[in-house]
Amino acid sequence: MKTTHPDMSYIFFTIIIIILSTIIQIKSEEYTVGDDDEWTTGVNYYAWSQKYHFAVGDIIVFKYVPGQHNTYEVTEDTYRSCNTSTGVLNIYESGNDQVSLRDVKKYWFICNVPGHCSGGMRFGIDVTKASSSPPSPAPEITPPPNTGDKLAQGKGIACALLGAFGTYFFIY
Ligand SMILES: [Cu+2]
Repeated sequence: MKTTHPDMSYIFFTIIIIILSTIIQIKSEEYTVGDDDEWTTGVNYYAWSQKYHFAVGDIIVFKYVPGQHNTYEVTEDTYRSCNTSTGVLNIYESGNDQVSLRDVKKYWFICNVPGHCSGGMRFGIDVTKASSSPPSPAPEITPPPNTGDKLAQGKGIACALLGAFGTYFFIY
């Protein structure tokens, strides 16, 4: 028979979405801090930090006019106090600071220009583990029993199509 049981198709559909989101998570992403606002005063970086899911391998980029700001990776205590006499882990000052998120941990960033940290140029991000499974589709969760080799080859395309449809479906 051609049509699958509605429950099965729903399960398959859900699995596809999970696989796709896993693949998306594996791909390392680059984020500009503050998006179009970049790294400056008067921006809500807490809101920015909540917009994305950060995983190991991702890169965040601080863009600003060199000298006007800087990027200090600090401890949580220093993030809270804005006192950089202690708790400074890394300093970037290039104006195009690319920070690789290499560890599963909470990262804290501030600007150390006087007044900027307490004025809001600070945020923390939770960096989670990148999915350890390889990006190839997992064959053991293919539900239709008659799946041929040709179908398996087309699975990537099917994934993409279903994923696109899934995203559409998910939004509405
Ligand atoms: Cu600043």
